[in-house]
Amino acid sequence: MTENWIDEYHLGVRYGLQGKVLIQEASDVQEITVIESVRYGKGLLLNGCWMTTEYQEKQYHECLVHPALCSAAEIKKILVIGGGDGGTARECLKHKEVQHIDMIEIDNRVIELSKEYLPSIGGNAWNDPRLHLTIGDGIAWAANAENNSYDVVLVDGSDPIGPAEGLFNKTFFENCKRILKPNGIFATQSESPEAFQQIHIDIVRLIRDVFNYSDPLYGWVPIYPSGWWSWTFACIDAPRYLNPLKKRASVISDQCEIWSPRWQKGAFQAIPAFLEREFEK
Ligand code: SPD
Repeated sequence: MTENWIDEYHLGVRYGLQGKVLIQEASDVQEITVIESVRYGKGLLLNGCWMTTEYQEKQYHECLVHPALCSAAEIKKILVIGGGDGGTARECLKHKEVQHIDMIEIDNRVIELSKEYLPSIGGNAWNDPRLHLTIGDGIAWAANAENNSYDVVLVDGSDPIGPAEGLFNKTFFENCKRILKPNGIFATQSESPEAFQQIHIDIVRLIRDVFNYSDPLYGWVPIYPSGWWSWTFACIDAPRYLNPLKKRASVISDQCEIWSPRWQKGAFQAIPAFLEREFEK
């Protein structure tokens, strides 16, 4: 096989893997690339930006899902917006209390290619009867869903340029709050505090404007720009995401590579000084 470099270009820096391109196509929504890399297995890029790879997807999916699902009052009904590779749904379905997931993915080709080339990421989620998949617009879904209808709302979108742009504005966050139960948890990926610094700061500020309680959590996804990543959590009645519930955590901990109750508590505290100052302004 001819091995080349597959790179995401961002602000004069390349974030790349050695490997080969398996699929490159334009869907109705975006350009999709599936690769096979030397170091991290197969991977997916959308519009030239890294979304996931087989051997470092847990750093992303566990950090988006378990701080919310281990801490919300109930987790019977979950909304996942985006998440077409299946990793977010897979992590949600580890929780036996989850009865119903609505997953709204805008691009059917992302799902088809993920099932074919990245089957370990979705795992059994695709065959689990609790997963209800809709191909459509998550922004419209959030705008039309009933008040107080979800225990947890998770946004697993791509970067705020192109099709995912509308997942980062105030109207969308207001709808997410409206459709969330008062004791539920909202969470979204919120970009890199280094490579997308101002965008990250703006996202956190906007979510804090809308919800009563909100905090960013910092972790790492090595192939994403700068490797340093964030997810932002929000609540209506109390900052529930700060306190993982022992009963749920004890079931999930052994199945996780990164997430643990200790990691969750520590990661919310590990906020760099310059960001804390920004959020206090
Ligand atoms: N720049 C990367 C943004 C990542 C967003 N979602 C990744 C999809 C993983 N399910």
